[in-house]
Amino acid sequence: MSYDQCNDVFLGLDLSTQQLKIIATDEQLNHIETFNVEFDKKYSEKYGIKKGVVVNDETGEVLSPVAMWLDSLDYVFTEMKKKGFPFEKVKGISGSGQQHGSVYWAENANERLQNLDENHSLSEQLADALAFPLSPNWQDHSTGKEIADFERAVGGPEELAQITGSRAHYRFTGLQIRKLASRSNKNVYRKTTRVSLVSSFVASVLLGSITNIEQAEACGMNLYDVQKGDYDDNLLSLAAGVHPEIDGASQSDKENGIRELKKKLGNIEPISYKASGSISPYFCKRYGFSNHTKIYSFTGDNLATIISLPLSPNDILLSLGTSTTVLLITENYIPSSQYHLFKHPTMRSHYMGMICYCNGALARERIRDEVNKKYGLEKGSWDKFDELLDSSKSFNEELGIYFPLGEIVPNALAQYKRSRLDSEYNIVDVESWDPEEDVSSIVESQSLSCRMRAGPMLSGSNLNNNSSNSEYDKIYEDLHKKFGSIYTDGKEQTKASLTSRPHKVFFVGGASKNNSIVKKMGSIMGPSDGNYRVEIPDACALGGAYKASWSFHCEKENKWVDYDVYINEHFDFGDVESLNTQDNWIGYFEGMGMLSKMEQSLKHT
Ligand code: XUL
Repeated sequence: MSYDQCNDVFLGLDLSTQQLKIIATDEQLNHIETFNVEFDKKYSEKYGIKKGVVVNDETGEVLSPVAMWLDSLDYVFTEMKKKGFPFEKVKGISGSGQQHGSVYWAENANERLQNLDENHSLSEQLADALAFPLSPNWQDHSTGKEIADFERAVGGPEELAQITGSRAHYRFTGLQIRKLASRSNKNVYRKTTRVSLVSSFVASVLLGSITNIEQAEACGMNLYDVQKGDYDDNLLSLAAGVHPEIDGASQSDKENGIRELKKKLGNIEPISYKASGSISPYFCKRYGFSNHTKIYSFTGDNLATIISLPLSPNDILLSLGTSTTVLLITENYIPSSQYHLFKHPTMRSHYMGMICYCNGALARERIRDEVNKKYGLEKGSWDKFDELLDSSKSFNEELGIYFPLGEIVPNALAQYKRSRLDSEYNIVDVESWDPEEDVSSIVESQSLSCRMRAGPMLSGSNLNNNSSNSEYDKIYEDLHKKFGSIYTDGKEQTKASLTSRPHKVFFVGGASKNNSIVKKMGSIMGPSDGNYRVEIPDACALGGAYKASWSFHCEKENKWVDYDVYINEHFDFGDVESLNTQDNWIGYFEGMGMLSKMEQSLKHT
C-alpha cells in the first residue's frame, strides 16, 4: 500500500512504557506503515532508564522521564520526514498512552506550548514547563498508604469500585497525586498548575496547549464518579491531602483544596468525535503537517485496544499473554472490586470491562512441562498437551486451581488445588493426580474463571437469544439445587449473570496461536455468535488511528455514526479467523458451581 493511492492519512500514536509507536492508516482503515522508537535502545544513557523506566526498589517507585517522551516524538517524526512521509496528507491524529501515568505542568506551560520554535527540540523548550520531570508509571508500587486511605474514605474496596469503576490500586492517578500532595513532594504539587494523564499529555503537546483528560481515561484515576459523570469531591479532597477525617483538615481547607485540584485537573472531555483542535504550528513548520490536521482526544492503551477490532456490545477480547486479560464491551455498570470498568472511548452509553489475571501462560507451561517429563518428550513441545486437551470433550467433574504466582482474581496467594465432585456434589480435595488430568483441568478452570467474572457485566446479554427463558430457569434451578447459591468474589451470582452469554469472543496474544487451547476455551465461553482469532501486534496505535478516522468521518457527516457500525463496515475481516469450536456452554454450568466453591477455600493474603 502506498501513499499515492490515498488522499487522507490518519495517524495513531501509542506512548507505552518501552516505546513510542506511530501507525499510518488510510481512509479505509488500511494499515500503511508503522514507525517506532524503543526507549532503551536510544535513551538508556541519556535518561538512565531500563525497560523505559527508572526504578527505586526501596520505595517501590517506578517513574518515566517526561523529556524522553518529548525527544521520542521529535525523533520518530524526524525519521518519518527522512523517509519522505507525506505529512501534508494527515487529516487527523489520535492515540493512546499507558494508563494512569500523570504529568505535572508548571505555571508557564501553556505559554511555552503556544510559542514553540520549530528550530529547537520539544525537550529543550518544554523542560521548564514541567513542575516535575518524571511521570509515575503504572508499575509503581509506592502508594500502599494511599490505597488504605482511599478505601477508608468511602467505606471499602467495593464502595470505591461502585463510585469510580475500580477499587484502589497503587498505580491509579488519584493515589499518586495524594502521595505527592501529602507526603512525597508538596512543593511540586503546589507548583503544578495542570495535571495531564499520559494520553492527554501527548495530545496537549501536539495541540500546543494543555487539553482536557478524556472521559474513558478519567476512570483510571479513582477520582471520577463514573455514573455521575463528574469528579467525586470526597475523593478529590483526599487526593489533595485535605480530607477532614483522614488529614484532619478544616472545612475551608477542604473546600479550597478541592477547588485547587479541580483547576489542576481541568474539565473532563466527554466521549465525542469532536476534535480538540488543530495541530500546533511547531509540527507544521518542522515536519510539514497541514495546519488543518485535527487532533482528536487520546485515550488509554487498553481502551485503544478494544477499538482496534470490530467489537460490538457483549463481545469479549480474551488476551492470552504471560498474563490473561479479559476486555469486554457492556452497557451494564456493574462494578466489582475484582475488575475494572471504564467508560468506552467511542460508544457513549457503553463501558469497557477489564479483568486482569496474573496466572496465564506460565501456569499452563508448567503443566505442559510435567506432562512432557512423564512421557520423556521435548521440553517446550505442546503436542502431548494438545492431544490430551483435544481428547477431553466435556466437563468430567474435576477441576484444579493453578496459581504458581499470587493471583489478582480471586485475590489469593500462590497455591495449587485439585478437587473432584462426589455424587452429592460436594467438593472433595485430591492430594495429587496424574499430570494428564491437569491438562484439561487448568484450561477449564482458567476459562470458567473468565466466564464467571464476565457474567455479571454481561447480564441480560442472552435476552435476544433463541433459547427460551424457561430453559435458563431450569438450568439455574438445577445448578442451585446442586451447589446452593453461587458466590464469586463475595458477591452472589444471579440467574441473569450466570446465564449471560458473550456475543463474540476474540482471542489474541501468544497462546491464541494454540488451536487446542482456544477451541477448549471458546467452547466453555460459549459465545452466541462464534469464536475468532486475530493478530493485533500494534493494537493500541491502530485503535488510535481508527479513532482519528472515525472522528474525521463523523465531523464530515456532521453527525454521530455508531463506532461499532463504522468499524464493522470498514474493517478488513480477512485478518480475522473464525474458529470452528464445539459449543459446550451448557455443559460447563456445573463447572462454574464447582469452581466457585473451590475458590472459597483458597488461601488469601
Ligand atoms: C491498566 C494498566 C496497564 C497499562 C499498560 O490498568 O495499568 O495495562 O495501561 O500500559
